[in-house]
Amino acid sequence: MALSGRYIPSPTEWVRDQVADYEASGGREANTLLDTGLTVIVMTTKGNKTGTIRKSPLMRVEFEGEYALVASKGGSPQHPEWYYNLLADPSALMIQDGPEAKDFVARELSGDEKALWWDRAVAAYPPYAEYQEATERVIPLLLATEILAAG
Ligand code: F42
Repeated sequence: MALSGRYIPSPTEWVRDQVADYEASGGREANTLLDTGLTVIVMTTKGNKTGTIRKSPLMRVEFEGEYALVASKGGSPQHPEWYYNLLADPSALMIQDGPEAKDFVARELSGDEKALWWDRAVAAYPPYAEYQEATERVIPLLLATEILAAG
């Protein structure tokens, strides 16, 4: 279900600017992390406390149409707040990877499945490995699978 409601931009200026520029250009601009040349996606979740719409760019880790959502937050000791939004409502999720946002559902991975996707994530964005080294926190990895409209 397409998420709708009051959008509250990130309090982090470079993040909210990246979302605005990405969406305004249909993903043709602001689609990499700063000057790394590594591609980002824009994830939309629903605030689990406020019910508002939240948008968070993430590194693009995609395989056969599924995406890893890596709750790294730069290796900070705390999980990103969007992680709690997805725990509360895994299907209140949209991912924009190009011109349009699509509906996805997320589930947190563990064990071998997480290890496989963690390797894919580090291959796409090597700093993830450094972030995990930098914190006692086990960085969660969620897998987003597209919800296809009933035929
Ligand atoms: N963050 C990652 O974790 N992984 C990435 O791969 C990643 C890549 C990336 C690339 C480009 C870019 O511009 C940013 C990138 N980020 C990446 C940063 C990411 O977009 C987020 O900014 C970051 O992960 C932090 O997420 P956050 O949800 O903790 O953001 C905070 C700053 C925030 O927006 N806080 C809001 C506020 O007003 O303080 C509230 C957000 C929220 O969802 N509130 C919920 C609500 O109900 O409204 C309650 C949440 C709760 O705590 O229960």
